[in-house]
This record gives sequence, structure tokens and C-alpha cells, in this order.
Amino acid sequence: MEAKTSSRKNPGIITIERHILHEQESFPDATGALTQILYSLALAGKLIASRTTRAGLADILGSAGEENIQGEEVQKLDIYANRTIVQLNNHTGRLAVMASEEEKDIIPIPDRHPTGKYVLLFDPLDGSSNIDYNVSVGTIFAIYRRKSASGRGTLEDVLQKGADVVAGGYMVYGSSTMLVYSTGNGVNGFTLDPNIGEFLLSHENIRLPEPGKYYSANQGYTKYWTEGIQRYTRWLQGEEGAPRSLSLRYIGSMVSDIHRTLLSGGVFYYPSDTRDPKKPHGKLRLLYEAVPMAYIIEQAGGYGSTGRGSILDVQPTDLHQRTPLFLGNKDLVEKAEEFIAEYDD
Ligand code: P6P
Repeated sequence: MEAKTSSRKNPGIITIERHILHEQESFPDATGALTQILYSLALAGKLIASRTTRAGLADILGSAGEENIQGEEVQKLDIYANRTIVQLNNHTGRLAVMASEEEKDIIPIPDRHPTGKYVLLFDPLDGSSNIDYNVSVGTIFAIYRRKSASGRGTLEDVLQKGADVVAGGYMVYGSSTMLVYSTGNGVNGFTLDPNIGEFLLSHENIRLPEPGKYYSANQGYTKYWTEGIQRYTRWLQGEEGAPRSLSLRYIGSMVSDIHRTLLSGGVFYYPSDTRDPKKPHGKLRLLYEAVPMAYIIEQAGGYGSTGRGSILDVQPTDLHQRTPLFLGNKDLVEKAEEFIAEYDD
């Protein structure tokens, strides 16, 4: 079933379920397992959205009094989102193993349930420190094929390069709830119609607009950045010989900042800084934040870099390792690599 070639604002009534089934036709050996995993993530998005939009009412505000592996105060919505995704996927026989930003170790499939051929990594609720301020938050996911032959999945199944992702995307819970995903054939966005509980195709075949419109970084840390990053930032502001200047937008919630970058063009970056020698690689995590978002940005015609090379080429060594990241229009991200190479190496 082909979507009408109308403007991406109104491609007709195409639910995400129908779109995913259509995408599945591109994979002749598809068994439907990947399709079912994407369905479960869409359902998780609806359930999480239903809670985030009334966070202020249902005593979900405020922390759960716990800390996660990152040492961050866990918000009750974090726990709900994490539990929802695990419980929707741990018994279906489609996954070998899961891993979450919220859990220290890999999440095995319970012995009583069958295992499958895919691996699911996710950040259940990114940006949750913003919940109390009613700032948009999001869920990020990446799906791989398992590397181990059978049985319970292993850490090696999880520590795969982003280049091997088979599907990835995010949900953003904001003024509306959207699900944006790719299975390697471009990027499509779906907006939740809460009246019918369906994600409907609203942004067909998203491509990063050229030239990019905004740059997005927390300039409160400028004094901690390397000379290359400080010069790059001035270049984005029209100095350092730049042909133009970009406007600044920074929400402080990665999914929202990258969603805007995807739709408006530009560059989002969270570089390493010199504040904490124990964290020489910045704040954001490689496996379930940088990789899925770099995958989406590159599927939309952009580029995702660590500042010294493609994020999708990094071989992970630790479940929660962090990475500097620069995501957006290829020319803007490559310019960051040039400044780093010239002034920081
Ligand atoms: P900073 C939110 O806490 C988060 O993990 C990302 O969503 C966001 O991009 C980043 O941290 C913001 O960090 O240091 O600018 O507050």
C-alpha cells in the first residue's frame, strides 16, 4: 500500500501498524518478529504518553527516592516507563536480551519464557530531570539481531556497533506525542491521535532541511570546552570566518533537541568537557542515546559524529559508556570534526 505522495503534513490516514507491515514487505525473510517488537514499542509509547500528560495529577511528580546506575535521582515515570517496556517484551519469544539506561546489567529474558533473534536497547524516559518543569521527554530505542547462536542473550549481543542496527527511533512526549522510526529505508514520523489511540503518519520520509537552521548546545559549559569546540561554537555564531550564523535553541531534553534538529536542520552537540576527568567523554550514553539518534539522523540524510569519526562505527566496550556527540546536517557536523582536528589533536 503506497502512501499518497501528498505533502508530508497530510499523507492520508496511515496508522503505524499499517506502515510497519508495509515496511516489513522490504524484508523477504521477515518473520514478523521485528514488526511485533515495533508494535510493542508503539503500545509502550501510548501507555507512557498517557502517564506523562497527567504527571502533575497522578502524584508521579517528584522523585521515587531512588538512584539509577547513572547516580541520577529516578523519577517515578522513569520506573513506570522502564517497567512497561520490559513487561511488554520479556515474554514474546522475539528477544534474546534487553538493556536499559535504568538497569545496571543486561535484562535477561526470564527462564520461563522463550527467547528470540532480536536485541532491544532503550532509554525508557530520557530527559526525565525535566518532568517537574513540564518539558518534553522521550523514549529512545535501538534493535539489533542477536550475535549469539541461541538461548539467553549475552552482553556481547548488546555491545554491537551502531552500524549493525536493524531498526531504531524514539517517542517524544510533548505538545503532541510522536513516534519517529526507521528500519533502514528512511525516516517516518507518526503523531498520536489520543481520541482514537492511534499513531497516524504525519511526517512522511523526513529529510534534514538544508541549510541547517539552529545550533543546539549547553553554552553554560563553554569554559569547560576544548579550544576546538569553543572555536566551532563561535563559527556557528558567524565568527571564525563563517559564511553565516545560526540561531540557538537548547531545550535540555535530548529527544526534543534532536527532534527539532531533524525537522528544522542544524546541529545538536554535547561534547566532552574538562570538568570531570572521570567523565572525559561527556554526559550522553553511546548505546541507547547516541547510536539510535545518529541512526535516525543519518537515515534522514545527516551525520552523527563523536567529533573524531562516525558514532555508528564505535565498537562499544561497556553497557553505559558515554560519548561526545555531534548530530545534524553533514556539513555542520564535519565542520566540528575540522575544528577538533585542527585545535584539539
Ligand atoms: P545538561 C537530560 O538530563 C539529558 O540526559 C539529555 O536529555 C539532555 O540532552 C542532557 O541531559 C542535558 O544535559 O548538562 O545540558 O543539563
